[in-house]
Formats: sequence, C-alpha cells, structure tokens
Amino acid sequence: MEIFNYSDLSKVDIQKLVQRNVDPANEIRALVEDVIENVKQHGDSALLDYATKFDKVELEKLFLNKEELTKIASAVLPEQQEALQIAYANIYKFHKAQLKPEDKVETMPGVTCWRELRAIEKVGLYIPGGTAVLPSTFLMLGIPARIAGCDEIVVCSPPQKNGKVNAFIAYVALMLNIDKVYLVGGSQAVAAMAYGTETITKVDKIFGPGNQFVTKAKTIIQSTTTTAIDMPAGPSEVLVIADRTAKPAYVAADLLAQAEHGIDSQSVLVCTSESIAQATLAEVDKQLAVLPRAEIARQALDNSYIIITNNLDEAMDFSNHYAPEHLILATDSWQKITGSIKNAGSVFLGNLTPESAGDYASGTNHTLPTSSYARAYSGVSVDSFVKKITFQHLTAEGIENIGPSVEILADMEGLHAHRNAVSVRMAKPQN
Ligand code: HSO
Ligand code: ZN
Repeated sequence: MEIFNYSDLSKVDIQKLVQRNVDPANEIRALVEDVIENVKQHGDSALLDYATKFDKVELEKLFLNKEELTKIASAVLPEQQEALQIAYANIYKFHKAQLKPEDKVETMPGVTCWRELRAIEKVGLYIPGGTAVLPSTFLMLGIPARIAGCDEIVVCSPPQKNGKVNAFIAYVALMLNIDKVYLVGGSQAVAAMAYGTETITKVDKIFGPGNQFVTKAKTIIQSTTTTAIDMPAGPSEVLVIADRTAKPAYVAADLLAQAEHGIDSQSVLVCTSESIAQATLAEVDKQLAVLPRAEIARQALDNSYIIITNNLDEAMDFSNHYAPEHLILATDSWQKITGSIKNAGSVFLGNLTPESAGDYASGTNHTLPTSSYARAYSGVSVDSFVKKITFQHLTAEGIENIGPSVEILADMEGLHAHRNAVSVRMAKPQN
C-alpha cells in the first residue's frame, strides 16, 4: 500500500486518488449487448447454452424447486443454521422498522395530501456465485423484499459444476419461503429477468451485486427496458479513518476483510498518526500470511493506499471526497466527527465495530453504493422495494381555497384547459 501525505496532495492528486472503476474501453459492453440480444431472441434455450458455455454445466432444467432445495439445504449444519437465523432475525428487525406510515398533511383548509407505500410487484434478485458464494446477500435482498410485500420474487444464481446451488443458498431460499431458484448467472440472468423467457418472469426491478458483466448488463437494461435496477454497483471498498486511539490489529483485519472480496476491491486507510499507520502495515503482513484468500487480498492491496493527515477533520475531508461504500471510524473520538460525514454508504463507529458485523448480521443492509455513488445513492432498504404514491383530496372548501391560485398559474403558462378543470368545479369561476 502506497503512503501519501495529505498536505502534499493537490486537488488534482486527490481527484485521481478517489477515482475508481471507470470503464473507458467499453469493451465489455459489446459482449454483454450480444448476450442480452441472444436471451431476448431465444429465451430459455439461450440460457441453457450459456450454462454450458460459461458455467461449464449441462442443465436439464433451468431451476431448482422446493423439494430439490430442501434436499440440498439438509447439508447445512445446526450451528450454521443458527447463525443464519440470528442474521435473519436482526436484518428483519432493522428493516421492519423502516415501514413507517407518513402523516396526512392539510396544506390548506380542505386540501389534504399524503403518501402511501405500495410494493413493487415483481422483483428479481441476483445472487452471485463467483469466487465466494454469498448467502448473506440473499438475506439482505430477500428480507426487505418480503417485508415490502412484493408479489413475486424471482431469484437467479449461477449453477455450480454439479448443476445445483450451494447448500447455504438453498437454505436461505427456504427461510425466505422462495420456492424456485433459477440456475442462471452473469449478464444472461439480468437479460432474462428484464425481458422474461418461457420460464422466467419479466420483473419490474432487478437487485443485487455481480461481476463487471452483471453490472454492465444492469446499466444497459436500465436504459433500454422498463425494468429498473437497485443501483450501479462496482467492486466493494472500505475507507478506515484512524487516529492514535486505533488498534493496528483491528484496522489491519478490516482492511484485509475488504481486500479478500476480489482483486479489484479497495481498502483505504486515512490516518492521523504515522506510527499507527506503520504498525497497521506490519499487522497486515502478519495477518495476510495466514489468509486462505491471501493472493486475492494481496492484489487488492496493491490497488489500495494510505493517507497521513494532520487531524481528523482533514481525514474526514478526504473521506467525503472518496464517498466510500463502507466508512469505519477507528477512533475513540468518533462521536466528535460523525456530524461531518457527508458521503458514505454505511458507517461503523469506534474500535469495536467491524464492517463484518454489518456485512452479515447486525441488521443493516450490505448492498451499498460503491465507486463514489454514495454521493447520491443510499444502500438497499425496504424503500428500494416500494413505490411511494402520492394522494390528494379536495373538499368543496378546498377547491374554493386553492382554485383562484391554480387558475392564475394556468394562465401564466397559457394552459387554458388546466384552468377550466378548476373553474368548472368552483362555485363562482373567476373571469
Ligand atoms: N462487504 C460486502 C458484503 C459481504 N461481505 C458479503 C461478506 N459477505 C459488500 O458490502
Ligand atoms: Zn464483506
């Protein structure tokens, strides 16, 4: 990890450091467009062909039913079941609290406006199956979808070499009462859920992380079909702000937890103390040596860096520019700086709060905006699975109160029919 001094960095240097995951070549686009077109034209048979080509498996059918899922899930050990159930309960509790009805507002006497939630009817969840299979992601998407009350939840996950999904994915499907998992991965899964095939329903919104092909497919279908997406997703990232009170072993563990996700992940340390930074680097080496995914983590760290700042304000300044997916405040003074956080997906406070807690089980969602999208996007929540529909009702008093202003505003825009729609309802129309 390269080390920079914040005071030596120009605005342009900072801009360069915070920039990540730009796809200038657009090479993947052509490949993905081809897959999308093929799925659109040939439906299920294209999906079966892609399973052979990309997943190296000959599938007899495109999905696993409840009976098959139950059989596969029986391999999950009791302590694993218990851990999944604790995660489920906490995620459920936290997300359930997001469903609060809003008050009706009487904006003028007789004019009442309010919003009501309605679930998105058909949603598609993409559960990746690359170098790490993530049942936790299935919980993070499935639980808010169930709480929102979506009618249909389509789940796609790439098949393993044996033509099945792994036992944990099957177990989570049963926890969520999902009775079919489609054995479809990559951009072809996104295309299938956006266009529909003989067996897969076209959905209204697609959720879930994925590799660069999945992400590219999501951004393409967002602008070419009526199917929406949760957010543009890139490789996972963490930014740790640390001061003299940070524990190097904890900080190193957090940086490595991020780095083991993938070679394109990024772990950034912004530290007010040079000696803590050096001690953290030593810890990284020590812990890395015994990690099973050390090779992946090492490559991710090559693409990561450390910045030394004079104080926590400067550190936060950099973090706000970076807009991290995950922000860890490894300092006993975290309460003094949370107010100045402007951009972040999810924040972990103090030395005893690792990102892993939120990745799995504390209750918050781990589907978060990456690649600086935290400047404008929020992470997935129950809100992501609903629409907020506005309602209004006018009484006789209401139309008399608001009518004259609407008539004048309609005149200002030269829209006479708009004016009439109010005038005909008023006792004494204005001239
Ligand atoms: N850190 C990932 C989520 C995850 N970590 C799943 C472990 N499993 C993105 O927030
Ligand atoms: Zn993680």
